[in-house]
Amino acid sequence: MKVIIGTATLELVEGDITRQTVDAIVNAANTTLLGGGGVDGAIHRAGGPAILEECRKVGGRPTGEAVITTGGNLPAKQVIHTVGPVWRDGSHREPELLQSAYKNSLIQAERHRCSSIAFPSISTGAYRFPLDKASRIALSTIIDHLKGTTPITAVRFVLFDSAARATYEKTLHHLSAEDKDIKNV
Ligand code: AR6
Repeated sequence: MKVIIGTATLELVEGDITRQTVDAIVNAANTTLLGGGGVDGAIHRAGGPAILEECRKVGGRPTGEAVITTGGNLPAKQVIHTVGPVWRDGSHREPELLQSAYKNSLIQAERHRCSSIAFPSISTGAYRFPLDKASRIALSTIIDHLKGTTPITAVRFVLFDSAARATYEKTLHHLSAEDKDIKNV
């Protein structure tokens, strides 16, 4: 599924984030930035040691923030490491922190002249954020950002399985039905 917002495209695909040829892919990291499982493990395995070396120099980052490194051996030029919140019960600022993780990733992309960016579904694996709620926050944060002035021309969500893709598609259908600035293509 693909839509247009302003001068940018927003696309949902099923696949592996490490295989994306874009200016930057986003990593669902943890506060140490020293690697882990899921997307994080896959990115460090495929990208090689140069990424971890830069992460070590940066040190850790609090939840909701983002930092950029080389893409190492990945097809993507750079990796934006962000830290999503661990879901507890929804009353520990989880929605706000997830929104910050997306927003700060977009800001990093802009600062480093990335015009194409690919996101995984942050916090919905090991961090157990409910997929439906997470998809609403993820998509509406990106749509709001693309309505402003931005050099970003392409945003791709890379969903790892068909259930995640179906959830994101349903949410995007709902959002586009009530927003004339989202154009279906
Ligand atoms: N490409 C795209 N999506 C993927 C891939 C992949 N290669 N692999 C997994 N997913 P997670 P989190 C999906 O657990 O919840 C790490 O240990 C996965 O199915 O990677 O933010 C970090 O170091 C799920 O829908 O990230 C942190 O400690 C989504 O990506 C912690 O996990 C996110 O799952 C972060 O947890």
